[in-house]
Amino acid sequence: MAVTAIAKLDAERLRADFPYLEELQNGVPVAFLDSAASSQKPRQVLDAMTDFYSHSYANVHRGVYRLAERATDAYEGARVKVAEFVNAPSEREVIFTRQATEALNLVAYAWGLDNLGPGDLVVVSELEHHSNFVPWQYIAGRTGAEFRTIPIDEAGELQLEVLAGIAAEGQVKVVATGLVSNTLGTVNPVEKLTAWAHEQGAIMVVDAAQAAPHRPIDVQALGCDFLAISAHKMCGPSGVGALWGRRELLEQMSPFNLGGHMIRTVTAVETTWGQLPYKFEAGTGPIAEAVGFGAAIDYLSSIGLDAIERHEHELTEYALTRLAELDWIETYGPPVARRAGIVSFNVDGIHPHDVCQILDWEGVAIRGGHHCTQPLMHRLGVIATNRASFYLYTVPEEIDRLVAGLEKVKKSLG
Ligand code: C6P
Repeated sequence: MAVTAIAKLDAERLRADFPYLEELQNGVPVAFLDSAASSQKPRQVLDAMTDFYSHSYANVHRGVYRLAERATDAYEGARVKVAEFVNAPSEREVIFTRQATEALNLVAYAWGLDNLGPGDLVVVSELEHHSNFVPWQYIAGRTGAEFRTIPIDEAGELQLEVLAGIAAEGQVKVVATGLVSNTLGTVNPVEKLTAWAHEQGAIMVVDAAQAAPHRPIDVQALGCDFLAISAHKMCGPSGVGALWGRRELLEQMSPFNLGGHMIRTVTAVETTWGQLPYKFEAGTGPIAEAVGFGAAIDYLSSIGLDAIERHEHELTEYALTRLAELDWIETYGPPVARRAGIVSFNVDGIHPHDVCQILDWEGVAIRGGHHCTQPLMHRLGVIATNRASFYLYTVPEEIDRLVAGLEKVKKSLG
């Protein structure tokens, strides 16, 4: 069998695409290690949006004049790019949303309210971001279904041996997990969970907000039923994300938001819904943002998701090695082989907000807090962690600056 070598990514060269990375703070560029919260934006995306706003902007799907047709083509072209990016069978299964959070709420409301009831189980994981936890907890409560979590082990990996016990408690109807944990970087075994969900007759909902920027996504290979992503973590603009859903399910579902654009006919007696994907896209969509999303996908694809994943893997390995040299630091999460470019840690006796504040003075930007994963914080027995996260433009010297900054933290507050 032919072995295809994964091209190595040249982060130093790519950094030149990102205007922010050229800016100086106290004479040096900021070591931006918070890409899991949101990524920086390359010129290619910024230029595509400026060009669209300058020359092709109008509302979409409404006007019959040329400008509106150009805008509509650009918007729908972006949908095709998203569909190809996740290997969707059809672009009609791609719904533009405001972000992953809205995509997950769409499924929880539009599928959950009509399909869940007493005796049913909704299963999420203990690792979940609140965006894939709270909507399901809420809709389970509204419908009388039970809500269960898959626990994690000491390394932060899902304990799949509990699944049989969960299945014995009721009819599992929904399994919703992230592909990559935003706090620990754990890569979850989504194919296995999907197989189990389908054996139970449940739908599988995948939160890929933290995976799609960093590794290839293939909804057909995953076998899932819904998958949510956010452009702003993928070098794209904020304000747009996407939900991919299996066509049969989307066809059966009621709309989520109601109003303009999502209808077929409206009378005082009755309203009927438009075809997919418009049934789920009420009101004026994120037009220029979608165009920027498409440009971000072109940008990531030109680099190669395999190369991005490999680059981040090397950085993560390096970061874990460097942090292991500091015996006053506790790191969380699985071995590097099963984690993405995210490292959560705590400094002995020093609150993450203080750590982050001092690191900021040193020109190192990381996130400190609960990372919208309070159930996970509870499981780890901490109120917060520090989190460094990497992307295609991260270089090892930035990790060295993080370590040097942490030594200063320890000296001044330890
Ligand atoms: N995580 C972080 O710093 P939105 O806000 O909808 O684009 O993304 C929500 C979301 C959903 N799932 C996962 C796994 C996520 O990581 C996020 C966003 C950011 O970790 C902001 S809290």
